[in-house]
Amino acid sequence: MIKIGLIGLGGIMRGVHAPGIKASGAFEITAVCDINREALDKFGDAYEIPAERRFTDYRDLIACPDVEVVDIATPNDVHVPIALAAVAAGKAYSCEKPVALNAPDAIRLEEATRAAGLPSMICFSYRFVPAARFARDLARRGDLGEIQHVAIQYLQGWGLPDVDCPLRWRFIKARSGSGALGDLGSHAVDLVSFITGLGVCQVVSQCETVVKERKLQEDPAKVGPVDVDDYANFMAELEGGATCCFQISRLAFARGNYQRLEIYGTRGALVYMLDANADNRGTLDLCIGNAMRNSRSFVRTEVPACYHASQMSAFADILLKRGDGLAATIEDGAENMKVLDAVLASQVSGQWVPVQ
Ligand code: SOE
Repeated sequence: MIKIGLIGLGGIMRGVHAPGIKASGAFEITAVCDINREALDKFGDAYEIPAERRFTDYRDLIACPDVEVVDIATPNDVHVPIALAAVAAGKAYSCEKPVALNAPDAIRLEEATRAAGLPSMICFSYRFVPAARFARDLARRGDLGEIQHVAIQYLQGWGLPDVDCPLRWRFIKARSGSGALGDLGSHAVDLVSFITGLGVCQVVSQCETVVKERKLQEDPAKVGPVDVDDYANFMAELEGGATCCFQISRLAFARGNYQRLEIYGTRGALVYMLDANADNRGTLDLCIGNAMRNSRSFVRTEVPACYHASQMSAFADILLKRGDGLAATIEDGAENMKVLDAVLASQVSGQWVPVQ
């Protein structure tokens, strides 16, 4: 069993990472870290972590001899410092997205990881949705022909003004890097390239902060400013000249965790959908070939069981050098940040901005 230390015991770690790590059967959770002592002990009790391996400082967890690799699910601003400390200690890491506050920081981590010869995984978790993997195979083996147009929506509704959502780190640029763009747009950008195989060449964007202030967590009678986007709409030119439209928002009424991706090629089209209000396996509607085109029909298609996968099992496979190459690494994380930086630059300039 691989001895893993968990850093950042918030909702994603408690609800997604830790259960996935446990279910993989490949890891022993030997240490945990959170700056909040109450959260640390609650999680430590639930996972039976001895007191001497519960840390409030990530450096102590990384130094712990009972930790071989780390899993990072903290706020965005500490992803890179923690991962760099792991690399310096010769320990591989998996890290939540977006990997950094900006592309230069992500590139710094990419270079350090490569120089140390260490494996990594960035948690673009929707690469593990069966329907997304099936769509990837169809697109990449040419069933859709040459891709012309792509459109993706990633919508949630928890940012609406009437939802009681205090000024947490996700609304503060110095802690998050951006708002819906980094939180949801990073997934959308990665998913488009993962499925189509096409990188983003240039973008033009409109990102706005609609709810400009929110109640302070420490004193709900007071409010503080929000300095990140609530939504990010952007167009992209993809490699080979295909176009892609992104609609990313936290203000989408009634949307829990809703993704819709449409791909139109010269020989076929597909619609991938994921709606957490339905199920997390996703669905795929296909229209491939002239007969279906003439009938204008998209057919809901069963996703073969071979496409079922687990993010944390994939991390174990990477560590055991048997990975299928479908999980995102720090290279993908750095490329992702370059796109997000270009989107933010375009918001300022109002111009098309190359991704570089
Ligand atoms: C935001 O609400 C969020 O938790 C993202 O941070 C996750 O990456 C996404 O998978 C679900 O929604």
